[in-house]
Formats: sequence, structure tokens, C-alpha cells
Amino acid sequence: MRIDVLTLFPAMFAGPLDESIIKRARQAGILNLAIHNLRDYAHDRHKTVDDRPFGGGPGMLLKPEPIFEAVETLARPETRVVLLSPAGRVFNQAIARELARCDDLLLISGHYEGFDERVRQELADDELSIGDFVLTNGALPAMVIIDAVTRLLPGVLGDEASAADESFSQGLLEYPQYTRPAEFRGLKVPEVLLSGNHAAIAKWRAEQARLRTAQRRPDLL
Ligand code: 21W
Repeated sequence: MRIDVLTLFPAMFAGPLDESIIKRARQAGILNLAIHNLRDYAHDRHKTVDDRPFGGGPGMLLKPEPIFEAVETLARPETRVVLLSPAGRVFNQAIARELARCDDLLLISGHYEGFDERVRQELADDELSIGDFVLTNGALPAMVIIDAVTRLLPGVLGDEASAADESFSQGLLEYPQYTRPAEFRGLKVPEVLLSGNHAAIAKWRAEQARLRTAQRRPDLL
């Protein structure tokens, strides 16, 4: 899969995507990731990317011309173009699976007070938010989405991690887990987990997952 990112803060992307599983996916050629500076597509003397909103009001908007030029340069007809903004539909695992089926993704990270509406109208196939909180720009959301999508690409995770995913993602939160020692600072591991009784362990875990989900995330039940 190829993912292009258009951002005013390309330096933010160095680090998070150069570690661990994403790093391996890139080295293996499963993920072909390219970060592009929106400012490179502004051609006036001051490389202007933003301007004041018609009608007045606070803040600045990203101008359409640099974004249109960048998308026309970077995207093929089949590229899925995704705007990142707090006004998007909220990203989740189902959307991650959907995006993982694309060959070509272009993520456009916003800033300031947002995008000129014509970018939405003419360029975007989709608009995504990562949740109901306010960030300074869309760079971290872009990285969150790249991470969630990349780990779903065939060959990125080992069979064991993929299988673990399947069993957890039955719509419930994870059950409590313990490793050695069996007693730590007086805190004991539940007896059933030491029993060797696999049917009893499975039953306990299912109960715990349900209980925890009911307490913390009743919306999932
Ligand atoms: C924050 C952009 C606030 C716009 C109309 C008039 C991308 C994000 C972002 C940002 C505003 C995501 C307004 C979760 C996020 C992002 C920067 C609001 C106010 N509208 N997911 N005035 N949270 N944030 N504009 O912040 O670009 S995905």
C-alpha cells in the first residue's frame, strides 16, 4: 500500500513512523510512505498557504490553490483522498479495515481554522476525525490512522498477534491479564488462572471481559 501525507509539519512525522512494526512494514515494502510539505506547492514569494476567511471571523483558512496543486500532482484517479479535520466522521476499527483495502491513500492534514470548503467539495473522498477533542493540527491524527491501517496489511503482524486481535475484537474490552510472579507485594493472581483448568479459565475471562465492558464501555454491549 502507498500512503502520501500532505502537511505543513513534515518534521512531526520523523520518529513515530520509524519505529517497531511500522518501520518493519516499510522495510519490507508493504507500506510505501511519503510525507510532503504543503508549502512546497505554494509559489508566491512568501509561500503563502493560508488566508483570512471571507465574511470575517477569527483564524486563518488553508488556501485552495496549494492543496489542489498538491493533490493533482500526488493522486492518481483511484487514490482515496482523505481530509483530516475535527468535522470528519469519527475514525474506528471498521474504517481502518476499509482503508487497509485501498492501494493508494492520500491524507491531508489540516491546521489553523480549517480548509476552504472547495477542497472538501472537489478533492476529498472522505473526511475523518480521530475523536471529540481539539488538537493543534492533523499530523498526529494522520499518524494514528497510518498506524492502525498498516498493522492490518497482510504480512505486517505475525499470525499470533493477528489471531489475538480476532479474539479480542469480539466487541468487548480485554479481560485482566497477569504474568509472574504469582504474588507481588501481597497482590495475588486470581486462583483460577493458576489452576490449569482451561474451561474454567475461558469462562472467567469471558465473565471479566463482559463485566469490564459493562462498567467502562456500556455503549459496546
Ligand atoms: C482544530 C482544526 C480546531 C479546526 C469553523 C469556524 C484533524 C483533529 C484535526 C483544528 C478546528 C482531528 C472553526 C480530532 C482534531 C485537526 C486542528 C476548529 C473552528 N470552524 N481529530 N471555526 N481532533 N485539528 N475550527 O483536532 O486538524 S483530525
